[in-house]
Amino acid sequence: MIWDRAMETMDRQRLRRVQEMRLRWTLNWARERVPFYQERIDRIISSDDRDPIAYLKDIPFTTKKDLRAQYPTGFFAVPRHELRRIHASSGTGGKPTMVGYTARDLAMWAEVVARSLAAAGARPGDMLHNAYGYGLFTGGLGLHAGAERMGLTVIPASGGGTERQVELLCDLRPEGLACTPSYALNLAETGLRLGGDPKTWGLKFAILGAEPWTEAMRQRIENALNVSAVDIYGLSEITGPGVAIECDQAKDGLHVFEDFFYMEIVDPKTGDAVSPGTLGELVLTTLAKEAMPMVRYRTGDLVSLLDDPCACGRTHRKISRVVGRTDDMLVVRGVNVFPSEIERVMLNLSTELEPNYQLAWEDGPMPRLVLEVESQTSNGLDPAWIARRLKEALRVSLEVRLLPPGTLVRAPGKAIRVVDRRSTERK
Ligand code: DLL
Repeated sequence: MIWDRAMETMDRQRLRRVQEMRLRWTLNWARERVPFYQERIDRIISSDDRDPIAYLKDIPFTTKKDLRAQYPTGFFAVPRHELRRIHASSGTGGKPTMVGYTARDLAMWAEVVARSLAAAGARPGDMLHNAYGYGLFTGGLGLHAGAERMGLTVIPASGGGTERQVELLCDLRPEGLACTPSYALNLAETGLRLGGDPKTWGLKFAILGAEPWTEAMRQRIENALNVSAVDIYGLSEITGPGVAIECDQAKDGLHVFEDFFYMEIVDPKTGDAVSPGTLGELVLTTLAKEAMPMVRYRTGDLVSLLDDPCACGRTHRKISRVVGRTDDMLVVRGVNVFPSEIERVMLNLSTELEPNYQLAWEDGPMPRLVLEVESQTSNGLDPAWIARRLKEALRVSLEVRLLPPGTLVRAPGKAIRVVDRRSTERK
């Protein structure tokens, strides 16, 4: 089902005109109301009749550091009484980033989440178990509002209390599940441990995101829960979940809602645009945000542009899954690797290996990265063999440690994939 057929299947020339109009509005709005943007945009805009898409690339990027410097509300473009909601990013280290929404911003956000739910396979009248955290995190309330807009019944389960959640899933038999991919596995695992069969819960669709995950992980989740799972992407600074979504027809890349978000993909080092198919950093400009317009925001997320038409009929272009964040890249003895790449190779090696894993920096004569992964049968698999295969595929030298199922801590929200156990002087 396509929620807003007129917008989502719009001919690309018309879509560009919509973007042009909305970008012009955003740039004027931002320069008039946000001191940070005033000079940056004034320097570029000389008259209103130039094509704003053409000169956008001359405006400097906005970074997380800029947002931190303006903490808490320096980027807000409306007076306090016009705000209807505040959320905060789940950023690691330092202060979080505060983000604000007007009533219109909340309506736009609900709209993109409704579109996302439709793309995931939801239908009005379905029931959605929403296990994204409610609170300052945008996942819970974001999915909630979009689901209500679509006419779904929402179970606001939030994060944690996993046994209780399993009970709710068994008793209410919702069609849909919304949570992080790692939490979907946790639910399945807990269901089995409690003696049930998660395949019979009656789930039809799952809308999973907020952390990197792989195709191999999708297979595991779809099998464990007998469900169709799609990837949802978003970030607080731009709105929250619903910036991009995979469609259940193709399950091959995420459509960015380009009538609300203008995307660029750039080389993280030079800032220049990269060509389709090349991995680069996603840069987003909001096209209809009132409370906190963002111009050329560097997301830190690495994706590539998939420029082919999609079987679902949507004309909005697609990005690949997020491989990782520029700041989450691991450098192991000079080799760069993302946790999601290790996940992809590792899960394809053996079904004995569970998608529960962690990468730990440990003390040693050289920087040592240990892959700890749960395995069904610890005597069957040879950790050295796994390490060799990872080295062949990714050139990365890791030590592998197999753990019994259930050993690693399960996070209620975003999984923590990398930990540092080195003594402080070695960090
Ligand atoms: O995680 C919003 C969200 C909620 C998205 C629920 C999807 C579902 P933040 O807490 O601000 O917002 O974190 C944003 O999470 O820059 C990415 O690095 C990462 N991220 C979000 N979605 C995905 C995804 C929410 N589908 C940061 N795949 C982003 C990989 C993702 N990473």
